[in-house]
Amino acid sequence: MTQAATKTDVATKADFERIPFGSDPALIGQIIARDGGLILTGVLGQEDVDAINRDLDPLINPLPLGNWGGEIAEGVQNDAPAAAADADAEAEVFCGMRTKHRQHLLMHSKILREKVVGHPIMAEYVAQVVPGRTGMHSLFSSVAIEIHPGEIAQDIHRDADYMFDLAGLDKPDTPHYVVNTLLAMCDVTEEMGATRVIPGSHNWPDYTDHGDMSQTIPATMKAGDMLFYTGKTLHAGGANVTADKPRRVLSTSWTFPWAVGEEAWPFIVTPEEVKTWPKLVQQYIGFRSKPYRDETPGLMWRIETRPLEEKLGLDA
Ligand SMILES: O=C(O)CCC(=O)C(=O)O
Ligand SMILES: [Fe+2]
Repeated sequence: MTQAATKTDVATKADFERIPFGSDPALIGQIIARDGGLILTGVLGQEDVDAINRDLDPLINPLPLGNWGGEIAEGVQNDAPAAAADADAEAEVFCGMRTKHRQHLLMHSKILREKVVGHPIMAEYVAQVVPGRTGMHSLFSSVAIEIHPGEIAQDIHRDADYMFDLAGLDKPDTPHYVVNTLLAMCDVTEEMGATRVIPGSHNWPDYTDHGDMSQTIPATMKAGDMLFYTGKTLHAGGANVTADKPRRVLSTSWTFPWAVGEEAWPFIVTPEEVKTWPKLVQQYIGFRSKPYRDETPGLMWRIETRPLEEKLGLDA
């Protein structure tokens, strides 16, 4: 870990490092240690982006605006206790009233599974940030986030905030619990709601300080580029001030190998369905046993002491 950054350092940073996808994982690790985030360019070409969008359009287009935030907003109106209502109102801004979320994305795109999430170098990049052996991390979430015109900016937050908070570890000198990736499914401009990031904020000495918007820079991207950042870096979804340009990104995040993710995969896809998926992806979503140390098959996450992959009839 580099020395704690100061706000003066970050205020002068004009843009992210932009590094081609496939670059040396150690370089990615160095940049993350310094800046907390970077942009991987050319993760997918336009043809693959178009193909994913064709798969996702029928799933995302019919969703109502604020399909997550709206549900929370109903709770806010109905909930009497003030503290709960405050927390719900915060969640409402977080999820957005003009934003669409579609979860369980891995199910819906072979390209996303094979060329992005299941790509071996992605496993190495993840392992540069979150402790754990390469390829053994757990998927935390895989969700499309489409910010529509008129959406306001999110509150500045750290993705790992609540996990740190729950564990009493919302402090600078803790491991990186989460790494997140936002893959652009269109050219993303500042006006469309590019993610606002405070580079270097993962190293701030005071974690109660969430900075302010003037310290952020927008993660503008070409379609197929990816914002890659640690869960300790302050950021926020941006406001979409365009008249007619939705901003679609695909968020895939990973956490510790033994931690439980946000999406309960084994209850929505069957072993039969995932049989042809990359082993890496099977591992991320809980269809393979996990190791304590280096043993294979892993000793954790078993059934009746047998490795899960054996029980489920998946290749060893
Ligand atoms: O949509 C974005 O740009 C960022 C979303 C985000 O930070 C989140 O939902 O945690
Ligand atoms: Fe976030």
